Amino acid sequence: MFDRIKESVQKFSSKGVADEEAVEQLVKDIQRDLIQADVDVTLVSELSTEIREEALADEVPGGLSRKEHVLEIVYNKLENLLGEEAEVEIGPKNILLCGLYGAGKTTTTGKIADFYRKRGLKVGVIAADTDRPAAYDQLKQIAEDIGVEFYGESDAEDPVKVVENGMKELDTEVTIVDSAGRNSLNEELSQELSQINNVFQPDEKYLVIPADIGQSAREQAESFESAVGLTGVIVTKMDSSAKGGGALVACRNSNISVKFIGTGERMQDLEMYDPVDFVSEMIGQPDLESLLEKIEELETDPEALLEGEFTLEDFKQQIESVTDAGLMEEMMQQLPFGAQMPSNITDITEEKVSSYNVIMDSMNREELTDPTVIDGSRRERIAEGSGTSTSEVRDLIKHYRQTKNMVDKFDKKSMKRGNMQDMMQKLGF
Ligand SMILES: Nc1nc2c(ncn2[C@@H]2O[C@H](COP(=O)(O)OP(=O)(O)O)[C@@H](O)[C@H]2O)c(=O)[nH]1
Ligand SMILES: [Mg+2]
Repeated sequence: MFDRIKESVQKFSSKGVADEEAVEQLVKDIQRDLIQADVDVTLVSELSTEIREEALADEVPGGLSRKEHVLEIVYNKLENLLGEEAEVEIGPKNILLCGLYGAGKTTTTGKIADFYRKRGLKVGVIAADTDRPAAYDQLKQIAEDIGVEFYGESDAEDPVKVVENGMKELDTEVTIVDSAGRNSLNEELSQELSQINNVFQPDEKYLVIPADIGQSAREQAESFESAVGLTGVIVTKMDSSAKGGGALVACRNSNISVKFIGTGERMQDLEMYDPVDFVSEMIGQPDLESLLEKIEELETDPEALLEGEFTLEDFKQQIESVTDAGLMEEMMQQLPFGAQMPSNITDITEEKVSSYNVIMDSMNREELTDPTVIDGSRRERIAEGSGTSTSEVRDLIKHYRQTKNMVDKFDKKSMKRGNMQDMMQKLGF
C-alpha cells in the first residue's frame, strides 16, 4: 500500500535542495498518489495546503535541515490522516464479526481466533452464518486447521439459536461469532445482528470491510454503527487492493477506529493496525527512525544529539536498580529541568519492570544494543515471543528513549553503573 507515496518521498529525498520547486513537486506527487488510493479529494486538498504552507513558511527548527523538516511535516500529516494505532486488549472476551458478503468475515474469524490462541487464550468460534450452507464447513475447517474449538449446526436456520447453543456448549475464554452477510445492510441483517447482540453480549463488535471499497468504507462503517453499534473496523485484503489507503482514511473520518488489517489469505496474515508502520514504510524506516529520534532529542536537549551510548541493556540495569518509584520521583524533583520531565518516567513500578524484563528477554543482542533496528516486524516478533503486545513493546522503547534523553543530561557514567548514590549526591541529597 502507498507504494507510490514511498516513491514520491524517495524522489524528494534524493534531491539536492528542498526548495519551493521540490516541495511543490512533492505535494503534487503525494496528491496524485492519495487520490489514486481513493482518499477523499477534499481531505487531499486540505493536506496539500497544510504541507505547502508549513514546509515553506515555517522557520526550520535548529539542528534539522530543511529537507528533514519537510519530511517531518509530511510524516505528521500522513500519520494524522491515517488515524490512531489500534489498542487491542489481550484477555477473555466475546467478539462479533459482521459485514457484507465476501468481506472476509469467516477468514478473519479464523485469523482473530488464531491471534488470541497464540497469546495463550482458550478460543472458540461459532458459525452463525446460516444463510450460506458452505459457511459452516468453511469455518469448521479453519477451526480444525488452527486448533481452536468450533460450534456450528450444519442444517441450522436460526443464527440466534446457534449462538445461544454455542455459548452453552463452548467453554472458552475468547469466543468469536462469524455472522452472515448480505448484499447490503438491509432491515433483515440489522435485525439478525441486533438479536445476536442481545444473546451474545459481545465486548467487541467488529465490522469487516474489504479494502477495495475505498472511501465508501466511511458510509458503510457509519451505517453499521448506527444499526448495531461497533467497537472497531477490520479492513481486509490490504494486500490485493490499491484502495486500502482510501478505506483506512475513510474509517478514520467515520471516527470508528481500525483495529486490525488483513494482508492475505493465510491465518497469519493479520496485523494490529498501526499507522506508524505505514508511514515508516513510506518515508523509509531507517531515515524515519533516526529523524524521529533526532527530533525527540532536539526537543529536550540539542547537545544530547552528540551522545548515544546509553543502550537498552543499560536501561534494563538502571530500572532494576531503581524499582523504588518513590525514590525516582524524589530524585526527579531535584532535577533543574524538572518541568520538562516526561511524565511517565516516574511510572516505574515493580510490575512495569518485570514486564519490561520479559520483553527485553525476547530481544536479541543487536536490538538491545541498538533499538533503532526494531521495526514493525521485529516488534511483532518480540511481542509474540514475550506474550505481550506491540504497543507494550513500543511503550518500553519510548520509555527507554525518554530515559536516554535524561541520562544524557547528567553524569552518564554514574547512571550506567547503576550507582544511584553517587548520582544523588551530585544532585544535592
Ligand atoms: N488477499 C486476501 N484475500 C482475503 C483476505 N481476507 C479474506 N480474503 C478472501 O476473500 C474471500 C472471501 O472471504 P470470506 O472470509 O469467505 O468472506 P465472508 O463472506 O465475509 O465470510 C476468500 O476467498 C478469502 O480467502 C485478505 O486479507 N487478503
Ligand atoms: Mg463467511
